[in-house]
Amino acid sequence: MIRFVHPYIEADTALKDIGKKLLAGDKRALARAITVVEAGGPEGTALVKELFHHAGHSHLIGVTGSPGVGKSTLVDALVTEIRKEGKKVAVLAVDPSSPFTGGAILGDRIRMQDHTLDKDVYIRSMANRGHTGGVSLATYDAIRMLEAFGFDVIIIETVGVGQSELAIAQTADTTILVLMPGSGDDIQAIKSGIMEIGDIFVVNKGDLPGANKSATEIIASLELAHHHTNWAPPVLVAISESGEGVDKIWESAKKHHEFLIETDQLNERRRGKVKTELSEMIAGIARTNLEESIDKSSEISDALSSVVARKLDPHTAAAAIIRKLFGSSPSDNGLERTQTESLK
Ligand SMILES: Nc1nc2c(ncn2[C@@H]2O[C@H](COP(=O)(O)OP(=O)(O)O)[C@@H](O)[C@H]2O)c(=O)[nH]1
Ligand SMILES: [Mg+2]
Repeated sequence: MIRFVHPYIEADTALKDIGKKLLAGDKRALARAITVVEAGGPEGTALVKELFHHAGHSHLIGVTGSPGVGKSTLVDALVTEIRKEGKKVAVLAVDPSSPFTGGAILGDRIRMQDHTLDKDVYIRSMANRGHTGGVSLATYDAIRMLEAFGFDVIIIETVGVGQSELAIAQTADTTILVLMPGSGDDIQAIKSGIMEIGDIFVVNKGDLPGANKSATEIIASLELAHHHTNWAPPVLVAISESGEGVDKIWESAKKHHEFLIETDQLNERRRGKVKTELSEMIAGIARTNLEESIDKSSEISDALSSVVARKLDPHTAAAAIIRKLFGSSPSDNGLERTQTESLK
């Protein structure tokens, strides 16, 4: 597994105070903390351990949708709206399209400039390090750093292409799905089933023709869809560029958060999140464990040779290796389950 370790972090003797400084409201410490957890490794783990208990009190809002629909513009307008109430807000832009630079898209930076002078606003972009889900483990930890710092609201912007929409729905408490008129995006969304993940729908670029038609289509499709909760997702038309309609989006986000709390679904959602995160984490540990063991264990090495020599099929070999590494084999369990089911 490749780890990105920034040389200056290793040499940093003040690293041990980062947690304390972050809790005391030091934004530079926050920036460093995110870099540390993004890099992974023992320093990041230690930081998460230290600050974990301070996290969990922020309203996490996911903003997702296809490139160019106006997510960043909307996020910017939302920040303005949230700041009117004096709430502290952070923006985390997760950008899977630039996996190595970790830098913000320049346009986003320029647009966000108004807020950078505001001490209660923090904007950060993160690269998505190749996880197919679009939200890597580092993102969860970065969010924890922001939560520990004490932001009331944390907005996570992701480019929604397939799987990442699902992942962000699990990361956020409230998911805003952004669409624009005339792109065929709405139809695409309806077809692909991503409608289910939206708690709030925004048809952005309401100044362009067809916005109301798009909204009507979305409403119609939502009426047909099955919902797990009693929340009826609002469909809102907005012009993010001018800020028109963005107040309603913020109102809806607050209402949704209240709804989750009142109906005790906030914890249920968070439980789902933890499940996803832990599975990812355990799979990662297992992979590292396996890679290390393959070279060290003679039994595993023998199993490999047997497969090469066609004395053992790969399925049986994998089950044997898992049994060796973890004491039991998932394929054993699978077998048991199939047998039990067929008895019913
Ligand atoms: N006409 C119009 N254009 C908009 C609106 N909001 C954003 N845009 C433009 O759409 C383009 C993409 O916006 P951006 O926020 O970067 O989209 P993102 O890729 O989803 O983050 C930019 O040129 C924006 O100026 C809007 O409400 N109306
Ligand atoms: Mg953007």
